[in-house]
This record gives sequence, structure tokens and C-alpha cells, in this order.
Amino acid sequence: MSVATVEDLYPSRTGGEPGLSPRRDPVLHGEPTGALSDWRRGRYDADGFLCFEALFTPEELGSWQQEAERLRTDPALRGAPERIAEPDSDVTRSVFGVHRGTGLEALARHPKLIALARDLLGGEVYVHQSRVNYKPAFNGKEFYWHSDFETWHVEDGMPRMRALSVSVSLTENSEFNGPLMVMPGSHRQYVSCAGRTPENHHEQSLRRQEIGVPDDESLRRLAKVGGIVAPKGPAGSATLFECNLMHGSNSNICPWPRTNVFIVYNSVENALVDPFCGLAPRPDHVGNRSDFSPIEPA
Ligand code: 6CS
Ligand code: FE
Repeated sequence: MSVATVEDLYPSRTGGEPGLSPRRDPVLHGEPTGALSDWRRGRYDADGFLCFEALFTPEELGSWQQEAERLRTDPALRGAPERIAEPDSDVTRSVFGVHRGTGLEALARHPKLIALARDLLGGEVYVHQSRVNYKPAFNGKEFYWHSDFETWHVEDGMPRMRALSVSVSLTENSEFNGPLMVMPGSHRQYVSCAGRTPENHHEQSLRRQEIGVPDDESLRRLAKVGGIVAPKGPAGSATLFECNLMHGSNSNICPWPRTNVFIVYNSVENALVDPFCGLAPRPDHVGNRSDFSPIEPA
């Protein structure tokens, strides 16, 4: 029996010309659950992101800050594939797979975050990816402009745009320490990238991404539409952004780290298929394909 192949609605890195095309999925999925006001849902639909102040209690935040620091220096993670070093040193850049078996599981299963994800993604969700990005003081290098969905589609086999990230700030995010920068409205255009995906690309891309990044002209056009915004806020604030929103962050040369936890929620109706690049799937701690069951609030 032939296995039905899933149509590639978002080709990229196929050796063709890079460029923009309209997204082929809605931004808001399903019926509102009431977790967000109509005004907030309207802003997310138009801008592709939402900012929140003080979603969590100081006690919750304190335990997550301690856990992130433990993970950053944990000797057991030193040689583990879940720990990613900065491109120019062995300083910890990221730790992946933190939503299971660490003290950050409670963050991933926080009722407020799951309610927001269910409202915007239209039903049950599961965690596609989780990570702490440390953006350490003095050494935290940039994350060049990119669409997460472009990578998750090409390298993880995520079929449609029905996922979102929540970035929870464990330290202040100021204009000085490499805050997340987004291009409002850019989620409405899909950027097909040049080049072809190398084998085991994640071993390079998670340190410094050079394949699967947009061309200059596409970036100029997206920035011309909605400009650039860098959400700032104290520890405990959060930015929720759509999987296809163009974003990046600059290097951190100041004495304060910019440490954020990212949880990626995907609709259970958008579970991964074979990667569209035709290569072997990325490891489970980067793109979860071992457990598509709905995540339940803690
Ligand atoms: O490849 C990925 O899945 C990761 N890369 C970036 C730059 N953002 C999303 C995710 O952390
Ligand atoms: Fe990203």
C-alpha cells in the first residue's frame, strides 16, 4: 500500500530562488475559548505576537531562575547533545528538552500558557520543542533573522502553520542585552530560503544559523511593512509569537545575561510528518516526534 505523501505547501531550500509568498494557513485557529479578549486575538492576528507582564508569581519565577542556572552549569549536561555551546567558545548558549524531567516542566505545563496556546491554536496542544536560551553576558552571540516555522517545516516535518512559541524572561530584557526583535505582521508572508539543508544541520545551525535564513531583499520588504519591535520587560514578562513571525536577536556585550525559556506549542492536529528536506529527522530533544499526546496543565 503506498503511503500518502503530504503535499509541501511551503517549499524552501530547494535550490530555487528565495522570496516571499502569502501564508496558506489562518493565524487564528478554531473558536475562541475566552482565554484572550477579542482585542488581544485581533492584535495577534494582525501583528503575530503578544506581550504579557507578570504572568507568574515571584515564587514560580524564582524556582525557574534557579533551575535554569542549575542546567547551565550541570556537569551531566557538559557533553550532552541537549546543551549547545556558543559558536566561538564553550560557553552555554542553549539547553534543549527542558519541558520534561526538569524543574521547568511546571512552566511548560502552566495553566495560563496552555490556555493561551489552546485559544490561539484551536484545541489541544503538545510541546514540539523547549529550550533555555542563555544569551550570556559579554559572550552571548546573535540569533540571525529567521522564521522558526521555515526550519520546523523543512527539518522537522511540521506540515502547517499552527504552532506558537512563548518566550518567558528569566532576566530583564532591556535594549542592552540582546532582546528578542520581531517584525510585526511578517507572519503573513512565508520566506522561502536559498541553499539546501546539510546533513545534521542542527549541529551547526543551533550555534550560528547560516542556512534557512532569509535573503536581504525579503527582510527589507518585511521590515518596510511593519518595522521592528523589541519587546522589553522585567523578569517574569513573556512574549508569545506565531511560528512564522520573522525574529532574531543581537549579540549581548553588556554585563547582564538575557536568559529566556522558550516553549513551543503545536496543535495535536499538526503533528510532524517526514521532514520536507528529505533528510533524517532531527533528534527528539530538538523536534519532539516521540509524544504527540496533548499536554495537560499542571
Ligand atoms: O532550529 C530550531 O528549531 C531553533 N532555531 C532557532 C534560531 N529558533 C527556533 C529554534 O530554537
Ligand atoms: Fe527562533
